[in-house]
Amino acid sequence: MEWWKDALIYQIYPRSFQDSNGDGIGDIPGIISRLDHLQELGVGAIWLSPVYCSPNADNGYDISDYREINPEYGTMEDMEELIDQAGRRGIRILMDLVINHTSTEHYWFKESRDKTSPYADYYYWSPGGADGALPNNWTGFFGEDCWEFDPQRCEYYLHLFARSQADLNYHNPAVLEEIKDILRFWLDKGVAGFRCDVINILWKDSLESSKKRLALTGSEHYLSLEGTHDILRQLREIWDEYGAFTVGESVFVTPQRARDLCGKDRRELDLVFSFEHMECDQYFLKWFKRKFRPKIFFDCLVKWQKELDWNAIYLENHDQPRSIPRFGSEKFWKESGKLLATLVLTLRGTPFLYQGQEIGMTNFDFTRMRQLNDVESKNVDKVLRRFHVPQKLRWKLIAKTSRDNARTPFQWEGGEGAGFTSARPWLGINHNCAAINLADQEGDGDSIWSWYKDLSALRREREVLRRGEFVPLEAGRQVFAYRRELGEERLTVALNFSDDPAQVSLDGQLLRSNYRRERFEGILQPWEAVILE
Ligand code: TEU
Ligand code: CA
Repeated sequence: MEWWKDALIYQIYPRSFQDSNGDGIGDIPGIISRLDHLQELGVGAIWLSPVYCSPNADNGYDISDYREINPEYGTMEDMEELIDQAGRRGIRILMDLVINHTSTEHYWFKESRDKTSPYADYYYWSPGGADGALPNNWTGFFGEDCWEFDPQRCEYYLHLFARSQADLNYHNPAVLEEIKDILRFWLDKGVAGFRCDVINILWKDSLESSKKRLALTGSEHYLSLEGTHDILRQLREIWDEYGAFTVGESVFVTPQRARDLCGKDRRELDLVFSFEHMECDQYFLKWFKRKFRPKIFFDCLVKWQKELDWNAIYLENHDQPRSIPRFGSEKFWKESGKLLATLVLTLRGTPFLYQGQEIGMTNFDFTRMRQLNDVESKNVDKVLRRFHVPQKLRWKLIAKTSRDNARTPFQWEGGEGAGFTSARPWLGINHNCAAINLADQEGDGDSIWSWYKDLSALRREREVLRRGEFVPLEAGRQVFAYRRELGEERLTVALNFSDDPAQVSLDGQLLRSNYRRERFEGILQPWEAVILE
């Protein structure tokens, strides 16, 4: 029952995890060869970023066939083998379900170009204004227009993301039936559930222009609308048949909106990924960075801990820069890496780790636009160029925010290829792999990797860390402290988010410190994390 409340979930970005056949691209046999690593970490489930057929405009988030595996990643037999091999280790597989849009290479879309086809209404088509104007004034997530003209149909189609990601039209009931079949297909293969991509924007209530002219113009016509809840309740019927688990990526949600999606009584999703804590170092959109202030971050975490009974706890994924340079300190790389590990593994909720986080991987060290792959970065660069933003400034902005920061290949070993590949990798490997790699950390009991394993084990041993209540104690400018309580059991966590020491008045026996000290007397060293009993 609710296995996901006790599990640690690990996200794999297949392209960058492990190459097995020397083509520079991570693949499914590569994942299978690394299952022991996940087992050692105590992983209960893998969230697999998309492995379906895709022309890779957005690395798999543009699906051209939901029932086939991208040949770059292997075959359906490999996928079945992965489900089986993971299962033998007690590891479940969660697929990434991308159903807001498909690739324009999907045959539904190709058919849809023909107005007489049964697929004609699978997407949002519009002739646009008489004078050749776009159908409305909405803006897309990737910094470009969200309408593209199709010369064959002589109409525009809606795409909230990249040009080759066309939004599906759920006003047509046939679309939902297709999705239901796809769910059954994968659940029959033995997957345990889904991570649902941008799940709170499925339903567009109308294609009217927006009166708001802020960023994401038009979002009032698709953000968290009743139509989406309706779709989710229908999908839930299938999930319930299989006992499947679902976590939805929900953009721009408030706690209330999040409860509407994953409240127990709602029978929609089990969990949601919210973004507020990831937005506390920016103004509204990620392109407008501001200095990270720990206090804002703590207050946000406390708010979500209180507002939701159960949160998806994460600091990294394939869309976000790495957490150490962002919330921690590169100067105190090891200490802050362990401190962030402590945070993720001791808050109340289901912890999600992103590949490489367990060895403290940092952002890319690219110096030129040419080295990037991320479609979002490329689009934004184009837009900025249009506004005559100088190259240096464009690069500065993009380097800080690019999703490729988290997408460089996993650093298994030092040396060329980093144990990831014997070929030229699809995306550059960070040169710091000589200093940050799993092989070195495996032999080091004081490494970030050892700390993750240790805390993951502690979390499995101590029910209070999994099911206990969350009680905030301190959320200051430097220190975040809280207690977990279950019956008579009490554990206190104190984290110093600062290069300076900090004093706290907490009592209890020292259970863990990332400074490997014997006793704790109230002074936290820079980036020290302690757990007291
Ligand atoms: O992300 C949705 C989403 O909101 C992101 O586009 C976010 O705005 C951006 O990445 C912040 O940098 C999901 C997937 O996680 C992402 O990888 C896909 O590109 C996107 O949906 C489209 O499928
Ligand atoms: Ca490969």
